[in-house]
Amino acid sequence: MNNTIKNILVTCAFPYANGKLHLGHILEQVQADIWVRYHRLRNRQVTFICADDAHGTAIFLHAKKLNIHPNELILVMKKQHQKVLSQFSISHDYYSTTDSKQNKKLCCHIYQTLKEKKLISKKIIPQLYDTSLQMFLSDRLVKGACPVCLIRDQFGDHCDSCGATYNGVELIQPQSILSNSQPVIKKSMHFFLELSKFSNFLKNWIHSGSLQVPVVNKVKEWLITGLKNWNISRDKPYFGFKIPGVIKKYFYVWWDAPIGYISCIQELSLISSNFSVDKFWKKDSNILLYHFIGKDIIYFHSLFWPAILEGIGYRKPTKIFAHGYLTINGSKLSKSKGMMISADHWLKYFDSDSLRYYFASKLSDSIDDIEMNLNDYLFKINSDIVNNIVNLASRNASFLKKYFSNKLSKVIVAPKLYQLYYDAIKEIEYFFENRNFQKIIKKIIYLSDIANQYISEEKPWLLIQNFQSRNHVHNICSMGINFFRILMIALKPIIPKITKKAEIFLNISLSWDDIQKPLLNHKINDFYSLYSRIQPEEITNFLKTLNS
Ligand code: NOT
Ligand code: ZN
Repeated sequence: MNNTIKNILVTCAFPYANGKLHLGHILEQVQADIWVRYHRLRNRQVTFICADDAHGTAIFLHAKKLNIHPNELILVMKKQHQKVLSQFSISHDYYSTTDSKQNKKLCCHIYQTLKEKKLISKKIIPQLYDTSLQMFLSDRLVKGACPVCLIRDQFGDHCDSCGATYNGVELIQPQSILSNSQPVIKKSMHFFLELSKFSNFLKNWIHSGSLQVPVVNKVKEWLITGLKNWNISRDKPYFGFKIPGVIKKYFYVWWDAPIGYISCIQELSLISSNFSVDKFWKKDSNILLYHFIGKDIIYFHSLFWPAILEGIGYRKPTKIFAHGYLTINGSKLSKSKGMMISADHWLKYFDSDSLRYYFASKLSDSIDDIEMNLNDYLFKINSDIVNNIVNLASRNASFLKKYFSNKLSKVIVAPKLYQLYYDAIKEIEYFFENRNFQKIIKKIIYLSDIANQYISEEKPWLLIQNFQSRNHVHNICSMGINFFRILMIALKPIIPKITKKAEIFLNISLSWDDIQKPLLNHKINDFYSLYSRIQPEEITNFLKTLNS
């Protein structure tokens, strides 16, 4: 990233307010948070926002099941989500909910603007209708096979498997999830964003460099099959904002979700003068805008969202970063499809930094799925964090404490090795920028191996027996601590809790700008346990809870 550009807006996809966050949500939040923390460490001004996605049939259905009003569910969920996200050290600057007053106003305003520009039209269309319950069946109220990829058990608006969006009437063998009956077709009036009018704009925009290559290819396929106008309305019963000027019609949840990105800034502008919608969203905004999303919602972000922004004359995303699904033993984690590990369940058994580290070791800029294997997790954490990185600190700290009153020496005795570290940091910077966290972890392990090898070859435990070599032992162990410090700086965005402990041990604040200045003649604190080994029984116990 160009170093003169310092102002960045980062978003994660808004989790639905219909249930607990699972590890798939955490994967995305961690990916974004590592990136955000890195940029903050490089002194860039970052605003990291997210919100609960409060509308749609999923929330409505879940509240019905709990026999509470959806508004109550939204309040409870937001609290729960924010709590667990902070337990995973996700450092949002602002967390909202899409049913906010500001979002309602903005959704209506954008709708009116686009209507005046003749970019929204109305049309009577066939819709699925449950005759036994006398109601329209939109989105999650109906299931059937996807008309595009034929995978069964898909909802009425969007296929989780191939990412296509469609009208419920196109589903193959639709079934009402409320009555299990087969719906009939009934006509209803709906509002459409005229996506076809944005065809030329979108054809150019997808090549603007904002999308990853496999995403461009996927979107190109959709453009070739032709852009259908997008239905932004839903019939009653629906839980969402009412469309102004008509009765019994609501905005589709995917209308107010992305507009929530703008509303967050508007809400922030009420709290701080650093924010204004114009500054962040007008066409000439010089703030970089990055959306982290799962690959299942590429359609919404690469077609609908830029079209809405273009329609109202706003800036477009700088980049959309899509990631793959999290799978465990090959199956996708998803609440609606069965397999699910909730984030709070994880925290009953393990800590947050180890998962952040494990995810980092798997993440890159690819949209391939990310397979999580708990034995692999145990091995990686014990071998990388405990045996390699923390060990580097503890083995040197013990000599420094016993013989040198915890004071580091005044010289660098292995300048070539220090230079090697410094050069590696330049590569690590590049990997951070490009979200290639996998390569960062590989590099860090390579570096910690080299440092541990250096200590092993110097053998301070033998040298210390000879009084004349004491000075050398001091220098070697101080070198080891300096290497540990650089590793901790590089890991600060990834494992914030462990590096916080390292700051106390090292008696410094870890700062990127200090990497080139070795820590000399500096008093550290007594070493204390920075991380404990994970025991195989802990994995076995955890796995038992998943099967029960
Ligand atoms: N709640 C949606 C989901 O798939 C994501 C909404 C993304 C939010 O879980 N913002 N937008 N656009
Ligand atoms: Zn499909």
